[in-house]
Order: sequence, then structure tokens, then C-alpha cells
Amino acid sequence: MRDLATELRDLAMGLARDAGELAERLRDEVDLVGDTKSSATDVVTAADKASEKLIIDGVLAARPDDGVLGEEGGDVDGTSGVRWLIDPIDGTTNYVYNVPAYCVSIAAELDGDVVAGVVYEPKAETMFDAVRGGGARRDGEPISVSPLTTLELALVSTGFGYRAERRAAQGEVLTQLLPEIRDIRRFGSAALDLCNVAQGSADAYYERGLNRWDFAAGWLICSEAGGVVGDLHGGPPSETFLLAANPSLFGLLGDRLRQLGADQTP
Ligand code: LIP
Repeated sequence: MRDLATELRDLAMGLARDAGELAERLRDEVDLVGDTKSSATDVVTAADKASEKLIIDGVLAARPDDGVLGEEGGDVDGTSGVRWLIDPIDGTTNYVYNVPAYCVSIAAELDGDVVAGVVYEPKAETMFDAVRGGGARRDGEPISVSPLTTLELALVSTGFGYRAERRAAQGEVLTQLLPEIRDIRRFGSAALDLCNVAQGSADAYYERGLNRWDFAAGWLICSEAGGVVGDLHGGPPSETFLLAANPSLFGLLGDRLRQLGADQTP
């Protein structure tokens, strides 16, 4: 019998592809910007909501006893021990501006542990996926993190919050770090940032203020690709902080970010 994680991954892959295709269709059909959330720049579109509904309906049609938590309000208690974490469009600002770096991120937890994750990039029609213990893949091919061990040569991606006070503090941290690394990239999608680390197209990624639905799938994909994903004090990633890199760079960059108080910004 196919193991459960593989079954969950396969269901997520089909729904992520369908949701991505819907988002692309809706771009030309609807007035994209609907509401805002934490600030005037934290937008949610009709496509975010339609994508989340498609995914939730698909999950519950296949597995009616599962729980669901979605960025746009989907919140269903389940009894199966499986809970789905859905970011229907991660990189919403990029989506609104028609910048390619956005994705659909779907993760499945079993008793609180992420066991399957997919990240689908509609513009590139690229699918990242992983099941726990089964490695990480891009379009079915195995991927692995960068082997780099020197901070000075590291290409590091990051992101910023929506509140001006936090952005100012995050900018101060970056001002200190930037002269000590190769360069930074700000792609605008946490899930894709984690997949970039997983495939070695970024050496590390850090951000403060992410929600579990932003990072759950990318966390598994990066971990299964040989990365370490956690906070700055030996714990799992959380809204407080997320750092992802190979084990050596995780230690070096983690020490520096701790010194800079990167997980203490307002
Ligand atoms: C985004 C994250 C990104 C972060 C943005 C935003 P959304 O998620 O993926 O890393 O920097 O501020 O939170 O809102 O596009 O789903």
C-alpha cells in the first residue's frame, strides 16, 4: 500500500498545479487587488481566495476527516491527525505586479509533523516536492543545498515585514550584514526562498515574521535536500525567526544574525 506521506504529496501536487493555473487565468479576468490585511501594502486578491477555496475543496473531497489551515481564512478542525497548511499564493505582491516569483505552497502535517510538501511556481511551471525521509525534488529530479562554507561568499536571501517599524529595524540588520556576505536577494516568496536554498540557487535564507503556512512546505523540501531549517536558538522555524542553509553555513550565519539581534526586531 502506498505510504500515507506519498499519498498526501500526490494529492497536493495535483491541487497545487490546478490552483496555479487558476491564478494565472484570473490575472486577466478580475480586478486583482481586493482587501488589505496587516497594512496598506499587505494585499489579498480574489485569486488568493479562489485558489485557497479550490485547494480546500479538493482536499476535503478526497479526505473529509482532515484538518485545514489556510492563509486566507480556511480553518477546519479534523479528526484524522492530518492537517493541511495552505498558502494559496505565496508572493502575493509579486503576483499583483506580474513578477514571476510567486507560488502555491501546500504542506501536510501528521500529528503536528510536516510529512509532505509541494511548492508550485506557475509562471515557470516548476514543481518542488518532498516527503519525509524521501528526499527533495524539482520536477522529479533530486535537489540538494549548496556546499558553501564561507560566509563571505554566501548569496543570502531575506524578506521584510509589512510594518514600517519592523522594516526599519530589519534594514539596520541588513546594513551590518551586507558587507560580510557575497550579496542579498529579495525574491518576495518565503516558499520559493526555501526552495532556492534546497536547490542551491541561494546559499541561505532568513526572515522574521513568517506564518507556518508560508514556510511549512519549503521547510520540509529544504530539510530533505540536506539543509538545516530553524530559529536562532536551536529550535524549529517559527514566526519569531527562520534561517535555512547547509549545516556549516547555518552555524556561521546564525551566530552573526544572533549577534545582530535579527530575531529581536520590533
Ligand atoms: C510573503 C512571504 C515573504 C514575505 C512577505 C509576505 P505572502 O507571503 O512569502 O517571504 O517577505 O512579506 O509575507 O503574503 O505573499 O503570502
